[in-house]
Amino acid sequence: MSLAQDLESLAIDIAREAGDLARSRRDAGVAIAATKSALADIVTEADREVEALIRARLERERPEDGFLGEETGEGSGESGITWVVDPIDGTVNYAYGIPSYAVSIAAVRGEPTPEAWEALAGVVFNPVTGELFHAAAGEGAKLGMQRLSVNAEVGPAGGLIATGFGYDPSTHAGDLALVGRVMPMARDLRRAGAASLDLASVAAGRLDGYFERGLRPWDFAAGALLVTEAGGRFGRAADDGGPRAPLVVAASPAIFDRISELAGLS
Ligand code: LIP
Repeated sequence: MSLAQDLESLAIDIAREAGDLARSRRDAGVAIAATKSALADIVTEADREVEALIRARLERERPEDGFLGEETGEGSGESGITWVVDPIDGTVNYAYGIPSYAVSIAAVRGEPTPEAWEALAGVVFNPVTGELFHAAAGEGAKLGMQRLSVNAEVGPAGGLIATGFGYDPSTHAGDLALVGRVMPMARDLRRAGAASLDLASVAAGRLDGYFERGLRPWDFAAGALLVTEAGGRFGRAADDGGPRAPLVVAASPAIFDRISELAGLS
């Protein structure tokens, strides 16, 4: 097995355990622990507990690796590998009991910033549906045992496209204007509330494309690898150093250039 496959299989194992914990905590009731960047940006007790589980397992099994997590931040390592983790992506869905949230775990090599890293393995696990999306660099993307491919063609009705909106209300008007620019090429639009699952859906051909501004590295690290390993394209605008993270676009090659042009990626 290659290094990427070893990392993938560890990520699968940890994501299953972490997802089971998230789900059992959800069944027992959710407590909002705090708000973060905006009133709508919440963290639950479960986010913290699940990230602690993932971090502890990685520290035990790969003590030389670095860590970058949504809730506990960065920890440097010596191996050149960093784990990029969102313990519960789709926290608002989780808090409301909408069964569309996921554990997202990626292993990347190099500087732990999206501009510089090379993704080696990625796993996105929805513990409610039991769907586990996974990929290793150069080995393709899978849902369980089934190989994934993005849609090769998009019909004349346009693409089924998803997006998301940041938590900061001051960004909503700009995001809606962006939707307005992309809408002419869409047959319809989805906003499901978990970026990792949106990216997994592009990889699985359930969506033709996806774009969003303001995503953090842990929201897309695993999902971007799923898309590219399923034959899709993923792009991220240059970071202008401003308060808002740059636009990302993921799509079937059939529509990637067009959606990127309309969204302002290129
Ligand atoms: C969230 C995403 C959601 C996106 C939000 C946020 P969280 O992640 O997955 O789809 O629109 O901006 O990043 O906070 O649930 O981990």
